[in-house]
Amino acid sequence: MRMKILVTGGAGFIGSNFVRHIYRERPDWHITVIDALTYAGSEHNLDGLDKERLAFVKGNICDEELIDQLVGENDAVVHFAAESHNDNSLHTPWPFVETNVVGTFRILEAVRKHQKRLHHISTDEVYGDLELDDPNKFSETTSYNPSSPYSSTKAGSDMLVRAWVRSFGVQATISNCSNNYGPYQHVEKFIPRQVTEVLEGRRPKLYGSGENVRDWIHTEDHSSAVLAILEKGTIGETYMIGANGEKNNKEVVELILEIMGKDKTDYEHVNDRPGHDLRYAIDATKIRNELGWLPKYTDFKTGLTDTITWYRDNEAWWKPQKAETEAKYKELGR
Ligand code: NAD
Ligand code: TDX
Repeated sequence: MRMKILVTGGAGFIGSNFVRHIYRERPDWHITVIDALTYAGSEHNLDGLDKERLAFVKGNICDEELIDQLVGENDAVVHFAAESHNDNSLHTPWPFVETNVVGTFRILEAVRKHQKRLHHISTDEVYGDLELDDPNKFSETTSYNPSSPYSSTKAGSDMLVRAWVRSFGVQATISNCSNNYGPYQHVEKFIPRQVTEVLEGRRPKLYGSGENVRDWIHTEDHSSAVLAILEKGTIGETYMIGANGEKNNKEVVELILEIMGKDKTDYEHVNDRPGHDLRYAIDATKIRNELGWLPKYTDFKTGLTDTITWYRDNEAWWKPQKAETEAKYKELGR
C-alpha cells in the first residue's frame, strides 16, 4: 500500500536515519518530516533525498494548528521528536516537559481527531535502572521508574499514549528502545563525544567509575524494528527494541581508543552525572517472536569502527557543534 507518512523529529539522529531507511525500503511511500530544527536537528541530515518523495516542514510539534493540518494530510505518524539528552534535562528541564509531554499531547489530539495510525518512539530509560548482577532485563511488563527529567517526561508521554488508546480508541503502538549508535548522532552523546575528543587530540571522558552499562543497538536495527511495528504491530501494544548489546562505558571507551590506534588507558574520569542510571538491559523476545524482527548489526566492534569512520570523514558535519557542546560540559565539570 502506498503510504503517506509523517515523521516528527526526522531531522535528528534516529529520525533522519529512519527516514533514510524507509526511503530505501519503501520506495512508493511519501514522507513528510516536521522538525523544529533545535540545536539537535539539521535539514542537512536529509541531504540527497529526492524532494518529490520527501517534504520538509520546519515547525514545532506543540503548534496545534500545524500538527492538526499535517496529521490530517497523512496516513500515519511516527513520532521521534523530543528533547533527548539527559545532561541537558538536569540543567534545564522545561523544554523536556514542553516538547516531550505537551508535544506528544498535541500529536495524540490530532491523531484522535483524524483517526490516524500513530507509532510513538520511547526509551528503555522509562524503567529506571538495574543492578549490575540482576538476571532480569527490562520487558514490556516492567514497572515505570524513571530517574531524570528526560526519562520522566518520556514516561509521561508513554502514559498519555496508553490513555489515549484505552479511553479514545487511538490506533497507536509504542516502542522502548535501548541506546542507539551510528552516523548523525549529536556530539553531546557518549560515543560521538569520545570519538570527536580523540579526533581533536583530547582524551575521552568517563563519568564516574565507568562501570555503568548501556545496551547498544545500531540505529539501522532500531529503524527496521520500528518499520516492523508500524506495519505488523498490534494496536495498543508496547514493544521493547534491543539487540543484546550490553557493554560498560569503560569497555566502550577502551574499544574506541583501540580502534583509533591509541593507548587503551588514555582516558580521564570526570564528574559523575547526578542520579546516573547504573544499567539498562532489554529483553526483546516479544518483537522477535511476534513480529519476526531480528537485528542485523550485532557485531559491535564492526558497527563502532564504521561509526568512527563516519565521524572521521564528516568533520564538517560535527565541527560546528563541538566547541559549544564542550563549553557546556566544562561548566558542569564533565
Ligand atoms: P535528537 O535529539 O538527535 O533528535 C531530536 C529531533 O527532534 C531533532 O531534530 C530536534 O530538532 C527535534 N525536535 C526537538 N523538539 C522539537 C519540537 N518541539 N518540535 C519539533 N521537533 C523537535 O534525538 P534522537 O537521539 O534522535 O532521539 C529521537 C527519539 O528517540 C526521541 O524520542 C528519544 O527519546 C528516542 N530514543 C533515543 C535513543 C537514543 O539512544 N538516542 C534511544 C531510545 C529512544
Ligand atoms: O562524556 C560522557 N561520558 C560518559 O561516561 C557522556 C556524554 C556520557 N557518559 C556516560 C553516561 C551514560 O552512562 O555514557 C552513557 C551514555 O550516555 P548518553 O550518550 O548521554 O546516553 P544515555 O544517558 O544512556 O541516554 C541515551 O540512551 C537512551 C539517549 O541519550 C537517550 O535519548 C535515550 O533515550
